[in-house]
Amino acid sequence: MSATTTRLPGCPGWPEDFAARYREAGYWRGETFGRVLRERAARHGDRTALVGGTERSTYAQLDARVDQLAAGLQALGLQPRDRVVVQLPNIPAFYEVVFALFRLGALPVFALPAHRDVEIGYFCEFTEAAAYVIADRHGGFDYRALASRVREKTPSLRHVLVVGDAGPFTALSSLYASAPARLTEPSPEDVAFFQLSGGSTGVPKLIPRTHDDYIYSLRASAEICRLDTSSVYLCALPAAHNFPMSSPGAFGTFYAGGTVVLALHPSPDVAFPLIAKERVTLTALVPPLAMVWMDAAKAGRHDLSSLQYIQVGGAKFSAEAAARVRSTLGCGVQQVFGMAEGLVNYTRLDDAEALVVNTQGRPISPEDELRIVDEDGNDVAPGETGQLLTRGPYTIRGYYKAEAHNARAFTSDGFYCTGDLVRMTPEGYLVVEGRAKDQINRGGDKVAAEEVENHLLAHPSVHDAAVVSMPDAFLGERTCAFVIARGAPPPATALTGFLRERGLAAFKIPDRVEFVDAFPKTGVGKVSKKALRETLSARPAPR
Ligand code: AMP
Ligand code: DBH
Repeated sequence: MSATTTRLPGCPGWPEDFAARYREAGYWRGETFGRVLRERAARHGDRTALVGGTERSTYAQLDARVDQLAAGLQALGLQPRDRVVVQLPNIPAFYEVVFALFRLGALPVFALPAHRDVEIGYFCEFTEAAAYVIADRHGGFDYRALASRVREKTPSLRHVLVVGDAGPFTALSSLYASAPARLTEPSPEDVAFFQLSGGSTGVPKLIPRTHDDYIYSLRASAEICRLDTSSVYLCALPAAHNFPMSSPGAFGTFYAGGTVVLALHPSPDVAFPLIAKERVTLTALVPPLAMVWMDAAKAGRHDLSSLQYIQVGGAKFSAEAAARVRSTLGCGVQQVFGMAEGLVNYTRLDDAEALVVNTQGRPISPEDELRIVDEDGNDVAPGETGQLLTRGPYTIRGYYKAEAHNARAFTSDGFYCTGDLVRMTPEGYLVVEGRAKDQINRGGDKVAAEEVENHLLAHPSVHDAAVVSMPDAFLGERTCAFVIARGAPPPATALTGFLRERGLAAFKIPDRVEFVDAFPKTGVGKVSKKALRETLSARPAPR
């Protein structure tokens, strides 16, 4: 078995000695997603796998639907390794589509429902996607119109598959074929799909994850989170996001034979009745949502007593908020510090309160190698803060087709430079102290400053732009664009409208725009984002 010979071009893999070690240690077990589902259907056929809207399916039913869809997709001409951009809300079809693609060996690219022309156009073009899967409408947005625009610009895109009213495209429901497909199984060491990075560069980066590495991370996560067949996981965050997908998320729940319940929206008015009705035991939230849930629970209108604990991650959860979870929601809390590139840290369910409240947890695996380094790349003294570097059995060795960027984002010996500033407690737990990357974490939604700056620079009235974070009581951070205008400054809304018009996802549109004559500079003459952030506290926010 060679991990390198069969790899998709443009996807750096693990060196053979590391791969051998991960297999020997029993981390990479040669499982594939398609077979995992088959095996669960054999073992837990009558158990409920998936609940979404009015649909409920058992493992046997889900497995059969996935087979039918795989056959239909194959009949359509989809081939192993074809890239397929999947942009679906939290509906059962999401898992049917991705497991069908897994069985075919075609590779989902996990877009978020919030993505628009800029992001979807890029994913389709960059991956030379053969197909794009959408829902007709969701959250007041017509994805078919987006698909029409993207298809015009992307010659590789042969199929647009639609859940619901397909309009000019192909209805997904028409593809559940009765004749079985003749499938050649993908190899466990093959790339299974692409996750997205929040990134810090001009364009989003694609993260190739293999069956072996991803299944290890979610199997180990399911163990840490004590999932079993009685677990009921509520997927309230977007299903495509790495956290609710694999930490342990929906995939970890399927692995354990539990039930995944889908919430179309994460707000308490949607989620709380589902928790009461389905007796949900566990869910994953970003910090702003956890705050909203804690407030809403005070009304006491819904029975949340089935909840054993909630997981909070994606952005830093304050100790004060973490300490209030039990008194408000009546359940425990687990902090999760993870990344789609790999490494995930959890506080453990039997940890002392002080660790659970004050830290972001410790790694999944004994083979997760962590270094905390200063600006020169030297290890800091124990307990000191520095940038976190990591390498391990489920952390990628490089982004897809990004050689130049990989040379900066990974050390020569394969450590991923997370851009997170952390310190390690004497117990070996991480505390996230800040960020060294040029990114804004808007309540868990990551915004790469450079990407937004590039779009601003395309406006004729913009001479230069610098996007920075500003503190926010609800989201933790919001974005502020400092702009040097060419001539008279346009109204701020002209710029934000321009970005929206270009089709940038709404969470990347600057929350505030400030015009300045010049940018403060650092000693070496770079724009000082630190100084820009500091000027914000002196400027009253415009209303
Ligand atoms: P991504 O690489 O886009 O998947 O985003 C992962 C990043 O989210 C991490 O590198 C951190 O910057 C941030 N993050 C995730 N979880 C936490 C957490 N619990 N506390 C602080 N930051 C977090
Ligand atoms: O923010 C993240 O990307 C994240 C957070 C928690 C993640 O990818 C994960 C857990 O797996």
